[in-house]
Amino acid sequence: MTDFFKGIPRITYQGMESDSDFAFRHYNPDEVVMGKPMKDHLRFACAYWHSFAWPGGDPFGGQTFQRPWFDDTMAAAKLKADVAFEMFQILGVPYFCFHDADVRPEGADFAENTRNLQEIVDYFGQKMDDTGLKLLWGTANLFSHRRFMAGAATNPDPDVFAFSAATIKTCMDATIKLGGENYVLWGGREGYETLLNTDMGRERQQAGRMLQMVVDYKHKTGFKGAILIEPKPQEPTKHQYDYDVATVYGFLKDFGLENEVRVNIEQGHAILAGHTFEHELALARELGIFGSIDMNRNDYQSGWDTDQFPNNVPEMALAFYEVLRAGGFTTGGTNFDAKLRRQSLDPEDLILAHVGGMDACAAGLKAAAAMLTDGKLEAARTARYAGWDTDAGKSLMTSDLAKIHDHVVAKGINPEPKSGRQERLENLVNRYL
Ligand code: XUL
Ligand code: CO
Repeated sequence: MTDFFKGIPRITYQGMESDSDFAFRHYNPDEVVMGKPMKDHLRFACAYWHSFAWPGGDPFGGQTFQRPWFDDTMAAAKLKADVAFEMFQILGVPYFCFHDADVRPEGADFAENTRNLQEIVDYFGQKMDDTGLKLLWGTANLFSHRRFMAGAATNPDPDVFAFSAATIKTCMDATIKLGGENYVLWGGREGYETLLNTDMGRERQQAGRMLQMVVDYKHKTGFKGAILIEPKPQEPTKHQYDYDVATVYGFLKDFGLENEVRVNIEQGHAILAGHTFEHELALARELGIFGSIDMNRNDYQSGWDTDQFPNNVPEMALAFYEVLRAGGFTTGGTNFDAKLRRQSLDPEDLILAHVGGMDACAAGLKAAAAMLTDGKLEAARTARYAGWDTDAGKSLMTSDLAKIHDHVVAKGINPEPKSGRQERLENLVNRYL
């Protein structure tokens, strides 16, 4: 045991009457919601990078956090792992997620990176056996080191492409070894700053080929988890190739991967793309590529990716409504891709941030389940499209313009606009919150 979280109790469900900060008011892991325990609906995961690797910097100042493991050595990496697993247990989350660079010291070269990663993977393996913690997903950080400044797969230098491919292999191996349930690719620098120096067509081909190789490796190794792409429209590069769910789907189709790769959708990224989170979730469901979520909250004014812990229950309710309509998670889960504010220095801030985030998700899930079970929203939706279920409506989909023309003339079709009833539906949703 380290003493980092000294004095902080294991968080338990205490209900609304509890007066403690260190308690769940909504997240009751074994409570059954729509036939399934809450913990199996939500499948919470902690993100290693924000909680244990981020130093608290912003564009105007560097590190504010002074963690005892902030040192690029293997001993520090192990201390970080000790503290991380203590946090996972305090919170009672079933999963965690990591990038290679979050967990191992940076080596002088590829071989040292790999050795460092393998050593820490073994250390994780032992801890996972001891605690029952599981890996939701692993990923490679192909965006922080300066070698990736012009992209990883999309780099103009083929050596960077090769270094990236080799790194992905080692990170997929680590994920497989730890029984990870997904492997994620976020194209951190897969985009461009200026067209003046960019061959966009070539870069798209490179990204597509890299993804095909990832899928090939998945099949070669027999990895049963899902390969997930995480869309994001901007930041760090001005133009990202994986802008949003629709863009990613087009890309997957182009490279024949639409049945091989799904999406990890992040709330803040959806906002940056000018969408709501639920739009992205619903579209992924309709396209058959819904995979997992990165849960956070974006600032609606700043225009950049603030990665705050979620606390907006109405937003969570609409998000989990779409997750439930998708049939829930299969390999995916709810990963807190969220970081503290840089003034939140205390170890307990880290715990309370997760407690609040987990509770907001649980409250949202319960509201979403009630909305779905009551069925009023779905009944209104069904009624709105009822005409399409009639024979006349169905036949339109297999007809042609000339036949439809004759039909309109013969029947004297003259559509009467109907209310979309938006305010009524918004009022209805508020009744569940
Ligand atoms: C960046 C982001 C990443 C991915 C994993 O905005 O969300 O942390 O989740 O690389
Ligand atoms: Co993310």
